This record gives sequence, structure tokens and C-alpha cells, in this order.
Amino acid sequence: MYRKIKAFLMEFDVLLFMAIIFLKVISLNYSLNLMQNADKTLVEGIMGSVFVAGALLLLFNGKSRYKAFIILDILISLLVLIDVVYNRYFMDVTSVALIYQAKITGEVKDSVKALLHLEDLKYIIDIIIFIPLYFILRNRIGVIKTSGWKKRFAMMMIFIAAGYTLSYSSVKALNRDQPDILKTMYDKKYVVSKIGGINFHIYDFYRYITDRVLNAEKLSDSDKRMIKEWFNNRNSVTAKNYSGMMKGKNLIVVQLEAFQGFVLNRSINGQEITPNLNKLSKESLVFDNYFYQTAWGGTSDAEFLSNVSLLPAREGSVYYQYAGNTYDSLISELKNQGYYTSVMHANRPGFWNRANMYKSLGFDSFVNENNYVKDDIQGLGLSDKSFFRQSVEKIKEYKQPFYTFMITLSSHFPYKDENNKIKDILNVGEFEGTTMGDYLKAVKYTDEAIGEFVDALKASGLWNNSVVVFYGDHSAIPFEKRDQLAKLLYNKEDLTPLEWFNAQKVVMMMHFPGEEFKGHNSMIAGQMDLYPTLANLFGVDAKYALGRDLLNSNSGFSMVREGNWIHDNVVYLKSTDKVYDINTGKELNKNDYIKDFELVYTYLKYSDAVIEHNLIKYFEGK
Ligand code: GP9
Ligand code: MN
Repeated sequence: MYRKIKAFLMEFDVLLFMAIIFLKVISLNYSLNLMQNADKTLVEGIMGSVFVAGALLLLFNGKSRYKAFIILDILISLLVLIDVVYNRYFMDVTSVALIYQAKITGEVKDSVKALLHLEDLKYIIDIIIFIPLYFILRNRIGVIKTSGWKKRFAMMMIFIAAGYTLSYSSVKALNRDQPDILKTMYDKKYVVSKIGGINFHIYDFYRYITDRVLNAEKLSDSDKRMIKEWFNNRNSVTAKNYSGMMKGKNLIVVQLEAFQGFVLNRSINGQEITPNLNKLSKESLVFDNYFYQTAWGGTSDAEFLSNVSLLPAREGSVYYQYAGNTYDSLISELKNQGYYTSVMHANRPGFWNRANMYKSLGFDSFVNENNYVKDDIQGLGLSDKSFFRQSVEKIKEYKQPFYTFMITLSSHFPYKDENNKIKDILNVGEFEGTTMGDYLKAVKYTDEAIGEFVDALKASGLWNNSVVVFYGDHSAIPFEKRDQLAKLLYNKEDLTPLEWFNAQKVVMMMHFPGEEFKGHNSMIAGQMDLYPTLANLFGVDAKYALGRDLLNSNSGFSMVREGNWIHDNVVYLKSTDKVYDINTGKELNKNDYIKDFELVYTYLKYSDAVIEHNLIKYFEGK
């Protein structure tokens, strides 16, 4: 009898092991509620990792095979279980960068017991059976006679090749379907839904090791002190105008999805695209030359630039790779002044790793998709109208003073109007059916939502004791569709590099109680200038800001990671590698602007150093 079992076990255990791992990894996707995305790609991805796991087991023979089976099984089950539990708390899967985040693990540790459910037993039930079975049987069946090493080695190679091929095909399909998702990891759960949990963790681990360990540049203590000095000198200007003028007022900052600057005060076929914002602009301080500075991290970069005043990450996104850092932010500074701080966005909390990053940024609460009634859908999710309506109800209850940061969603690329709800909102004429046409309608819709939002704030009495800021996060019309931009802006076929550059501005206006500041400020500015500008008005310091206080500077500047920069009327374009006068379009001598290039380089270097070496923690001795 035992001999029969032994014969049967020959390599059969590897298949059993693979089947168990397959079931565990796929049930992770069930637990995370991701099965609506399941397709061939997912099965390939999971099978790929299962083959590699099988190959690992084949490494062992004899007595160690039992142990290897159990140990590998425990490790993989643990990985799956961590994700299941982590998801109950953070509504996301974990990643190496986050495990190092003592703050979060500490917090989770306390609640792990509460987060473990009885049903989680299914992930370890086999282990509960196998361990005692191993002790009962080990003396009876002795050593499992596995195949000879040559055969095992050949099998291992085949398994690894199969594993690699399947996983590769799955990753490739994901990349085709969502380009850049692996680079920025804007939706970790989506990645898991397409390539499986094990592949995701292997990729995440690989990224962490290559980016953060192997390629990490060393920074000496004297370098760190020097950087601190640089920020000190930069941000310790004393005599400033308007300091603390808005102290004690509430602050509401609304980041508008893809609100490119050209929509403001523009009409199409006799209709205003943004009548509500246009009206508001007359009572507000409007920045006409406000450039977005985002990179791979899109919306999340805009949030980061505006609240932290540092540049986006070298590659990928700060929100994914550096969510565990200590930050100095508009949020943390206002919180120190006794402000209640909240962020509101009606999307999944794991998107852009927000749930984690918002904790590090210091928000008291993150009002997300799960806190809204999904009573009206437009674009990617809850409609902006419903979002604002429900948000005002929540804000009304806040302890004052508060800072609330709101992020809209309806005007997100590709501006589809699935249920034809806004088909007739704007007559876009020749742009009907184009990206531009769809975009303008989406903008008009969000503008209506803004109008209702302002009315609701007025009705609640909050309008008069709050500073309310509206700005756009990044571009809306991709470079490949610039002909549509050329048509709308200049009624021509294409844009020159300078014209394209000039269009990369976003809407920016600030409304002050009693309209203390209003009119137009045409100085060149960028998103990293928001925090220092508001910090001065609210009487707090922005010690480690890279941006400038726009109400206390008289020279314009903006730059983006990719290399373009603009200093007053001088602009450098990476695409042509030339320097121009922005007003005349005349080419200037690049060598005359070495200082500007050096400054841009310094900004990039110090911003990266602060982010990659978690320097705020070091500066503040936290
Ligand atoms: C999703 C939203 C979109 O929550 O903020 O991000 P984006 O794709 O614009 O970077
Ligand atoms: Mn966006």
C-alpha cells in the first residue's frame, strides 16, 4: 500500500502543488473582487507563475521534497493572505515599498486580528492537513523516490520555459491594453486582475531592487546638509506681502480633470464653453500663464506638485514608489495649525495608490468612492454633479477651519458619453464626433457642476469664509491629435512646436472671501507654485518647496521633467533643442542661458534627492 502511494507520488506531488497554487492565486482575485476583468491573459499569467513555482519544487528530492512542498506552500499562501487582509484595510494590494513603511504596517498590525476572517482558512486549509500528515507518514513512506536528477533538471527547464513564456505573454497583453501601467502602477489591482498576484509581486520586487537598491545613488551626510541649506536659503525670505492674510479661513482646492487653459473664456458657435468659470474668473485672481508640470503620474503628479511643491518622480510615479516617505505639505502645515484636512475623490481608493499616499501626506480623511452613493454616472465613475452635491453635504459638517482637496473625474480622457447624457450640452459643430468635440462637451458638463457647487457653497454659508481654488491637472488633447487643437485655436492644420508649448497651460483661479484679490496675473507660473503661494496667505511655512510664492515674485518660471522650461519670455524646447523668445518666436543663443539650464538641473537634482532619499524625514529629524 505505502509502496503504491510512493510510486504514485513520483512527481505527482508537483502537479498537486501546482494545482493548489493555481487555486490560491485565482481565489485571491475572487477575494479582491477582480474577476470581472478575468480573461485569457489572467489565466496565462497565473499558469506562468504556477509553472515557475512547480520548477522550484522540482529542485528538491528525497526527504527535503516534503518540506519544500510545505514551505513553498506556506510562503505563497502568506503572500496571498497578506494581500487579502491588506485589501480589507487599504482597499488595495501591497507592494515592497509599502511593507517598509513602518507607519502603515504598525497600524495594520493592530488591526490584523480584526481583519482576519474565518473564510481566510481556505488559503491555509491544505497546510493544516499536510503538516500533521507529514509527521504521521514520514517514517512509513520514507523517502519519495523522485526521478533522477537528469530527468528532473529537464523537467525544470521545461517548466521554467513554459512559465516564462506564459507570464511574458500575459504581461505583454497588459502592456498593449494599458500602456505605461507597469511603469506608473496607477492601478495595482488592475495589474493583479490581468497577470495574477504572484507575477505582480515578482515584478514589484524586481522594480524595487533595481530602482531603489541596486541603482540607488549614495548621498553623504554633507550632501544632505547642503541640500537642506539650499532649501533654507531659498525659502527663508522675511518681509513678504500678504503674509497670514487668510489665516483661519477654510481652504477648498478643486483639481479639475484635464482642464486645459484654452477652454476658459472661449466660445464655440456662439456658446461659452465654461460660463460658470468665466463668471467666477471676474471675481477671482486668475493666473493666465499657469503651466502643468506633470509627468508619468498624471493626476497624481498634479496633486503632488500642488500640495508638496516638488517635481514628479524620475520615472513611474511618486505615489506608487514613494508613498512611505515623510512629506512636508500644505496638508501637514495646515494640520499643524489646527485645520481639519480631507481629500475627496469618487474613485477606488487604491487608484494611484492614493489610500497609502494620502496617509503620508497627512490627510485626516480620504472620502472615496465607497463613501458616495453612486446615483449618477458620467465618464469614469460618479458624475461631477453628484460628487459636488454629496461632497458639500459632507463639508458642511466639518469642524472649521478645514482644508479640503477635491479631485473631479467626469472630464477624463477619452471623454466618452456612454449614455448620451451630454450629447446636446454644446453644439461643437465641425468637432462633432472628434476627441476635441467630446472633450468640450465634457468640460461644459463639469463647468455646470462647478456652477452648482459654488451655489451650494454660497447657500451653506461657507463661500464667504473660504478661499476656493480651481485648477486643471494636465493636458487633455494628446500630441497625436494636435490638429484638432490647431483647428480650434488658430483655424489651421498643425501647430508649431512653440504653439504646442504655449497650449500646455491649465486653468487656474483663486477666489478669496470679500474678493480681496482679483484680476489677472499673467506671470509665467507652474503647479509647484501653489503650495508656497497659499502657505504665505495662510501664515504657514513651505520650508522645502521648490516653487515660488506667486504673490511675492516678479519673475516668471516653469519647467517640466522632460526638459522644457520657460523663464519670463525665454523658452527652451527639448523637441527642437533650441531657446526662443516666446513673444516673437525668434531663436536665441543657447549659450546665453547657461544659468537657466543650471537652475533647472539643480531643481531636478534636489527634488529627486528629497524624494528618493526621504530627506524631509532626515531634515526634520523625524
Ligand atoms: C482617477 C483619476 C485619473 O482617479 O484621477 O488619473 P489620470 O489618468 O488622469 O492620471
Ligand atoms: Mn487626470
